[in-house]
Amino acid sequence: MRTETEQTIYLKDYAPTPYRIVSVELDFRILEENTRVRAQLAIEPRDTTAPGTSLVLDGDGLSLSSIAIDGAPLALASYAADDNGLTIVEPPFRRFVLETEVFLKPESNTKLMGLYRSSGTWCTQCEPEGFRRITYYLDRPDVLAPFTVRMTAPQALAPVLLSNGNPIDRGDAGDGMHYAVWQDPFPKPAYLFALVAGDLGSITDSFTTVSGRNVDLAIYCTHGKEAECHHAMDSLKRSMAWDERRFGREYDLDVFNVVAVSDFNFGAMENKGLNIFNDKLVFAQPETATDANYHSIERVIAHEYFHNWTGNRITCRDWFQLCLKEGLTVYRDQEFSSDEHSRPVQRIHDVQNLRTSQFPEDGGPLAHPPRPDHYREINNFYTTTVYEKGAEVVRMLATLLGEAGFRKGMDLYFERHDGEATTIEAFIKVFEDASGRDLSQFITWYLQAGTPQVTVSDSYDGASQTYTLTLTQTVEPTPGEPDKKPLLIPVRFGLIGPNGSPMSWNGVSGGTVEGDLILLDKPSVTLTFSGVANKPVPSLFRAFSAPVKVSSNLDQADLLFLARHDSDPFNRWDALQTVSTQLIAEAARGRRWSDDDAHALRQALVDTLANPDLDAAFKAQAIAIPGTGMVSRHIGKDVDPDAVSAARKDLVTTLVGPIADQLAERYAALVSDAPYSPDAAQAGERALRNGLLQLLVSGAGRGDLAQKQYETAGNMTDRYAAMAIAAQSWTDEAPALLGDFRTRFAGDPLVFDKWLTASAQAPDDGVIERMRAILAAPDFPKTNPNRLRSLLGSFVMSGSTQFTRLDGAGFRFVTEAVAEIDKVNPQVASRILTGMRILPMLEPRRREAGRVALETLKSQHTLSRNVGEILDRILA
Ligand code: 0A1
Ligand code: ZN
Repeated sequence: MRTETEQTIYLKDYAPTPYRIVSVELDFRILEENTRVRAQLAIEPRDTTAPGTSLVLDGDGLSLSSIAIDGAPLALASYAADDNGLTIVEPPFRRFVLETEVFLKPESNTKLMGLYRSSGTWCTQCEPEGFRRITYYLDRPDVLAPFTVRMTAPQALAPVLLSNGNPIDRGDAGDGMHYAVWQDPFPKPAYLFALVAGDLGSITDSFTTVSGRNVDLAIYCTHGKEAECHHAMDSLKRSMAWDERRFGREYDLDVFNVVAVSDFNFGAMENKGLNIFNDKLVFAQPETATDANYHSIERVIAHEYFHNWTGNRITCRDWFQLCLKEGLTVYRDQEFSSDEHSRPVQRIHDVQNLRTSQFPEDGGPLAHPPRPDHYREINNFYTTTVYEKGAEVVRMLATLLGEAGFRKGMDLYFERHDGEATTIEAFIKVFEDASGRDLSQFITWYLQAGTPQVTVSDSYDGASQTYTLTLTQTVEPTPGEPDKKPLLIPVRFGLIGPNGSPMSWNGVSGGTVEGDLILLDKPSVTLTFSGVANKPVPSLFRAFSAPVKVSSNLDQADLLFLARHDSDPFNRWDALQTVSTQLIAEAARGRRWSDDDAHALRQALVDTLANPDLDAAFKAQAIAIPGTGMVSRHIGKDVDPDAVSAARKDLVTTLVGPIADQLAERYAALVSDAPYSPDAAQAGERALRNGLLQLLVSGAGRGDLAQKQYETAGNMTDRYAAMAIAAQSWTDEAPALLGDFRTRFAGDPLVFDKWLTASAQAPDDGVIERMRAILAAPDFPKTNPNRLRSLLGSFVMSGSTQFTRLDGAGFRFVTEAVAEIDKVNPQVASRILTGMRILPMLEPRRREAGRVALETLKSQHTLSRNVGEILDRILA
């Protein structure tokens, strides 16, 4: 069957609109049955526009009930409206006001784009192309206008009426109705528009900006949830202060509102002055939220707040430039988290996320550059490449320019582009102008897909005391990009001497070295260091200075030496990960480790655990054995996930067996009866304790410990960890723990999500049948994105060996579910389908089973553009 449309949009076709929208007045009349939207758009032609040029406005599924220009109704012949928009054939060749009226049915909007209802609350989502589902408009990010919004609604159903900007009026409208008027003085693109009308509770606070202005803060939520919003409020105030300190950015309106809703396609949205959040990223209390939840809430509150400058005050010219706002804002939220907590632990966390989600995207059929140059469905480009790789590219810029140089460039960016919709080229230019540096090679990071592979070899000549280091870069072809250009790769490094201390050198030749930074700017660079007293071990890509894969001639002994001695905590962690990954990968290919290798790794883990200079959060990361998915990707092709999973289990058992008692003692010693706090110290201890539990359950059969922890846990972090660990190892106790968890928290949808996630990760052969039953249950909320993602998203993304089953049952289950979900919510469906990108790296029989499932999906259903595009790219 056909997909909706296969039209491709190209960056090269960008052209400004022939008409500008000068100002916008919206009038919403919200009733149970429908919502009437009247728009008054002041519009004028640009200087370059020829008289007679049609005005083409976007619209999606709207039906026009009246239309007028400057108060006079339009004759039928002078406009045409269809499902995709409204064309005014010969608009006046001067400024005029276009008035339209449409009626919406938010109740039946299951796509959750435009105006919809979530648990009774009217709310909106307009990025990227949702505004056209509310009114006819030039719905693209380079059309900026000030908005005034009037809304009238039943007082009883919607006592709270919110929109962007500052509130300027409110009052009674008779007949049980009331109204509010909001005005946003900052010109903005329509994707930043928002409206909320509902019966909501709230908590309030205030923030005094650096120049002494008062900002009223509020977080709105379902009644009864107010007490769970304080962590979000605290995070907001810290974000506001941090942006002033670190980037000199002050908030610009009198109010800042956050609203938590239960049905949301993404994490949250940075609408000007009115951020709308998925409620899972607002609500937190120790009994129902984990440390990871607390951390995500803080990060996403910060992320959306930071968008006020990087995204809202300066926005994107077109959607190809999405990473202009997203990569930069993720970089800013990562820096915020680093400054607020532990920098190395945050860095490891972010890199782990990059490696488990972005590297597979960049190395598979869905690879695209951070700044793509074509798309069919823009919603499919809210990807980890745009967000997380985009952040890495900004981080490299900061590494190359240094903290002060980077800040100078950012200051110039805000000064030069405030109020504009701009491009990646303009972003790079500010750093060139501020630093005087040529960044023409650097910009390739934005334009080219694929993870570079850097190969390292070294040699030492004792007689001449010279050390030679060769770094070579290659990038494998990605879809549509057969030839790759060499990138400018910053390699932060150090040399470590035999006693574990840093080594110096007298001189270096053969390439550019700036302090502790090697600039790898050619396909290959060979550096010769002179005056090196002993053979060093190189520590490269410190703090993960570039998003690359590294293969080196360092052996296990060198890596474990780094794990003990490197002054860079990231590389200490990374060395341990590399050793485990290599051992598992080799064993999966039939070459099991030697006793000596296992012993040396075990000893390094034991010593790391015992090291008093390392904190608990770091130790938790250091003792974690890479997952099946991670090792499978390291192998890269013809992967048999069952073999990888078996090898991994074997390694964990081998490592843990001889030290199980010692680990159990440490585990027991970490119990604390201090009242729960999400702070870094406590969260770190819990992470370490749960890391030990993971080793003991999967490596020493200690399911009993998981059961006991589950039963005695005083907070959700420990209770969830115990259940999830038991489920992942499918211990004897696991089914009972899952059962208890489900009933204990019945009625709490966000905790139900945790149960769905843990259930989907069970490795036993019954898991698919159980998931089918969960989905088929009459009370399963089939339209809620969080529920669907918790079950199916976890199944496809967590490296489950049931998803990649040899008989294809996992693939069929997913493609059948995607076909159903696509009818309700194409964005959620296509995101789940991206899990199938794994196919090309699997061994032939699994690959074929997956292909058949995809072909069946394609031939038996009419698919949305969202799902159609992902499917075609995976099958290509
Ligand atoms: N700009 C938001 C992301 C976002 C994108 C699409 C959405 O709905 C389809 C919602 C939010 C952010 O970066 O947080
Ligand atoms: Zn964002």
